[in-house]
Amino acid sequence: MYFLLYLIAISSTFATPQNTPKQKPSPTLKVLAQASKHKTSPQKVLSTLEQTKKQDYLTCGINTGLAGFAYSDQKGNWTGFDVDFCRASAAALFNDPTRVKFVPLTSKTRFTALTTGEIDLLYRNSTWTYTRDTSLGISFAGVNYYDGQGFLVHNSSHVNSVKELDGATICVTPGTTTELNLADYFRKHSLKYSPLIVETVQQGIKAYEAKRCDAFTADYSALHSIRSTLSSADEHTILAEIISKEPLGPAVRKNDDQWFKINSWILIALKNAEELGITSKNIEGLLKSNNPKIERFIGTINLPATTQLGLSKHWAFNMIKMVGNYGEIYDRNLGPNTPLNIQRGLNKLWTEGGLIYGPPIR
Ligand SMILES: N[C@@H](CCC(=O)N[C@@H](CS)C(=O)NCC(=O)O)C(=O)O
Repeated sequence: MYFLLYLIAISSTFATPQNTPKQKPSPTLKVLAQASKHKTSPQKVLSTLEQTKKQDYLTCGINTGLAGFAYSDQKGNWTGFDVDFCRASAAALFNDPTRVKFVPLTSKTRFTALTTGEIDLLYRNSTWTYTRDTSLGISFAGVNYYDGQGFLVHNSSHVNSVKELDGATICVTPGTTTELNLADYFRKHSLKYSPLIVETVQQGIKAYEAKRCDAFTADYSALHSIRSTLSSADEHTILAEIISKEPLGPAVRKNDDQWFKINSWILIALKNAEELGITSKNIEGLLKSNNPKIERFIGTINLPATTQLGLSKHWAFNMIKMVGNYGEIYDRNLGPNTPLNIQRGLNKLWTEGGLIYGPPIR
């Protein structure tokens, strides 16, 4: 039975970056293996930090393919907004943004991959909800993108608002918040629709392009990504209405407070760096800064909390130097010079009218 589980665990798909060791067994399997070796005293299960330090890399769950968020070229090099947050965690932990193994996951498999130990961290356009946060054995560690659900339609349909989709066939991916929001919205407004369930974005694009569905509903950001990959993007419109709140963020296994806090503060630090004007380009020069907020951030003033958390003194410095701050990550993947060109909107700093606000590092 355990052997069967082990076979299932090692047979899942992996993108394998260079020099990255083989997949590790899940925490449960590790305990079983250790217990059978030393029958009298099963060894202590390693914490996620201990385990990742031991193997010298972390595993990060990402989307199977969503331009701008997680996208792989033919050589298996991943790029994207979520991908860069995984790299930031690797830079903070190992002083090396490449010490991360990316695991592409569908909407249906993402949370189980976390609870079974296949991944250590999930950055996969996942909405933080009450049910997910309290009953799946996972905890959300913050928000890296404030999103909402929208609709993509063919211009030729002359549909200008969601209410005009009464009776339409709508493409939607399963295991998502999108499915329930769609049902709720149409019920609330006494409208009818037929869902066309598409397992992946790629299948959805095919169905939508072949007009097997009248509209594609997904997170607003995902719709920009989808539209950017259509053969004639100009012939499609993302409707202005947003029907839900989709705070997307990282998740970790529950009951590992240290790992939770590490990843929560990594995300906070990326946001605070932008607020403090600390970038990958100027951070070296800021080693001489006499601004205490910057000195605490980059580690020239030591904070005992850093050692307690199990991080090195210069974790935030290394991370910003190697990956950039929140705004740099946003611009590189979603900003005006990218094919997606998504307005920052809610994802602007709070000082500029958005919701990006990090508790102080002090
Ligand atoms: N944020 C929503 C939606 C996430 C989601 O999976 N969206 C679809 C958008 S179409 C997706 O990314 N599918 C990717 C795939 O092809 O696996 C959630 O957490 O449930």
